[in-house]
Amino acid sequence: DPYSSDPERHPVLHINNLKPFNAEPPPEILSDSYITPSAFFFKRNHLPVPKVDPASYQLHVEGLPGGVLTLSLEDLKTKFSKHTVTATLQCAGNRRSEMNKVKQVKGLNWGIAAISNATWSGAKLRDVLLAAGYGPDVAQWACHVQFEGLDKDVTGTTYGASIPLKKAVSEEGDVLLAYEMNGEELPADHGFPVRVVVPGTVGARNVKWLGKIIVSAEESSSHWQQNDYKGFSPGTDWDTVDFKSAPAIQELPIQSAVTTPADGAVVDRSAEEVTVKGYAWSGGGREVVRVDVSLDGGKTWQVAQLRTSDKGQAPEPSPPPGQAWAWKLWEVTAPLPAEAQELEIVCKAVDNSYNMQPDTVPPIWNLRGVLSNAWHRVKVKIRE
Ligand code: MTE
Ligand code: MO
Repeated sequence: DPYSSDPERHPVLHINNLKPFNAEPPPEILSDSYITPSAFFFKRNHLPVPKVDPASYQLHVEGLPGGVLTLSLEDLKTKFSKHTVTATLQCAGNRRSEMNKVKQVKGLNWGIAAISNATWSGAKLRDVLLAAGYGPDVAQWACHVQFEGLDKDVTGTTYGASIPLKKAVSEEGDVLLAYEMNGEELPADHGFPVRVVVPGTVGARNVKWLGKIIVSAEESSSHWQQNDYKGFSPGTDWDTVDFKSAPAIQELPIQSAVTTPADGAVVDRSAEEVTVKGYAWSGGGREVVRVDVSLDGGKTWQVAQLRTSDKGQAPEPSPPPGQAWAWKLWEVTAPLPAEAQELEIVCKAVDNSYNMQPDTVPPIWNLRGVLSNAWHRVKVKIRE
């Protein structure tokens, strides 16, 4: 069993698939803390977790005029300055189950918690590329930076993905070769000893157990870059789909969801009010500026309170424009409407480009069930 050396996981996680291991936390855990504890951070593995010996670990950097640069874990920690970034990671398939309800899609049936927020520390990819010989002449021919994981399928094929070179070398891109998560060494499930963290970019490009970096004219040729993680029209089916016709997902669209109360929950009339909590985030470093919440299915709305830290702690300073990598948690407390026997709670977020979420799923439905970001709706019963 290639999965026999997979690490232990927290029993509270909802398992979507055991081998390879894919799991998300109960949604209410997400809004309990601004920084998601690593044990609860969603886990998305395509392959067995590789066992990597940190003492003999090597990272190869290829494609630059300086030739191949090989770095040990020690090199990465000592030869480059250490940067810390708080960044939210979201799988392209987050909230896929809502698309599945409209019409069947192919993929793991994620709920609303294939998203989490952590602080990541490591070397800047930009600094490592500069040390390996990156310069203005390289930008003449190179367009992409490819990453290869050390996790392999039975044929020896590794997980791989790429990002635009521009993002990789930009000072403001904040792409990290991270060796710490939440102040501790990376857990095995999250890429020990080194993973790429590409803030603002879909989870799939944040390659774990990083073995190789290749600067190139082409995108990664991996299955996950070419024939997966792309969006299509609701009218495209498996007979007509042409994966070459659509760009690989990089930045993700505006997103929000209600983490509590849960769909189907019951609140007592005697409580007199209800507190609704959730998360909101947008890709590409765009900042969430507002979250609207409705208790009546979208007829009337109120503006939620946003927060960027745990309760009792000072809020994180506002990020520079274009570098809002971390989510905002939000909350609304409202009186229970006198007449209603049921609430239809709805949330929708707005980012600083005034991008908003679509109100329903059918117009954004796609055969792979990615980019699922319609208004999130939760029904709650009031017990008299
Ligand atoms: N990197 C490797 N090497 N192997 C993988 O299977 N999965 C990707 C990405 N990086 C993956 C990977 C996907 S699709 C996602 S959503 C994120 O890792 C999940 O990161 P996490 O498990 O730390 O939450
Ligand atoms: Mo993913």
